[in-house]
Amino acid sequence: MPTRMSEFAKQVFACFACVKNKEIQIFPHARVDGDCIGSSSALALGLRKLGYSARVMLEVEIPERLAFMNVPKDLYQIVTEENMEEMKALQGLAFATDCSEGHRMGGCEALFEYAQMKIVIDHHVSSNTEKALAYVDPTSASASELVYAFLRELELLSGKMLLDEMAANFMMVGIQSDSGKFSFENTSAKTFRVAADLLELGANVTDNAYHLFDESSKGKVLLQGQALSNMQLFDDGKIAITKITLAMVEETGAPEGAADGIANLLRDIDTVLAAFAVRECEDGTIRVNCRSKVGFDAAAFAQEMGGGGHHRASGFTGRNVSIDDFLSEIVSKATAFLEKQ
Ligand SMILES: [Mn+2]
Repeated sequence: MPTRMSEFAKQVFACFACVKNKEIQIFPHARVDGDCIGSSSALALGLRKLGYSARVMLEVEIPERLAFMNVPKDLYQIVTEENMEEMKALQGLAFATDCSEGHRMGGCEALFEYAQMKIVIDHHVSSNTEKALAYVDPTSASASELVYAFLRELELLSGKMLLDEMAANFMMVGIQSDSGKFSFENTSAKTFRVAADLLELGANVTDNAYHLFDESSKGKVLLQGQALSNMQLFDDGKIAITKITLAMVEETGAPEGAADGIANLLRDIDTVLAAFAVRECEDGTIRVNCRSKVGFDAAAFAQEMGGGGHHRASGFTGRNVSIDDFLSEIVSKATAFLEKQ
């Protein structure tokens, strides 16, 4: 695996020969966020400027909460069982951005796995990249920063301008999302340098911040209120946990994704090291968002629970278990985990 971006870009540039008259397909992870949509869409725009046809492959439409990004319709393709064979026939090269493995891609997994040549640009600690040409940097705050550096290297190699205002804003959305408005520990001097360049290219930090972090709705605020008042603290207040049931979502009329910020609200309590928002899903699974402070490695804990993510933000899923049983299991495992730290 190349450790320098310039070397990685050179190797990828050589791979473009195999695209021929087919298309480059770019795969973000399922349950999309600002960084995976931002990095994959900016990469698609850059590769188009390089002369290739490139599209982002998604399992479902871009969710309403990211509609403000205004990703052009022709930049992505919804992959279905019906068009899977057609998409396979079009595929010349596959990129994974903000993830590294097919099983993170939901309904697009089979299409990604079909690729002869896989390229990975990712910043997750849990990346597995044995079968791909990969650039993985877990110290990078976002995949968008890596795509930015990659596109800049491709500009040097091709002699073409690949970044424009739209691509710059997509990557800025990714950076703002994953760095928590430039406030998470992962925010580095490089994050600010990239952001400064994207700002000069026309990215809109203020609008992005409102839509990503502040915009709310009546249903969302009501759901947060219920989740916060049901919160429980354990281990001298070091662990905070709450549940979000389907009944609560229905009662409050909360929209899709309304539960997303709840783990952060719990994490902000001064005594808390690890916070968990435990959410019942329509498909019968239990999704858990974990947010932490120094002293609790959220990535390592999520891996213990069969999930993954970052040191301060991670997730995992419970299957064939009731929400209350899973909640108790998380509390006892997190308590034991804290003892080992
Ligand atoms: Mn990311």
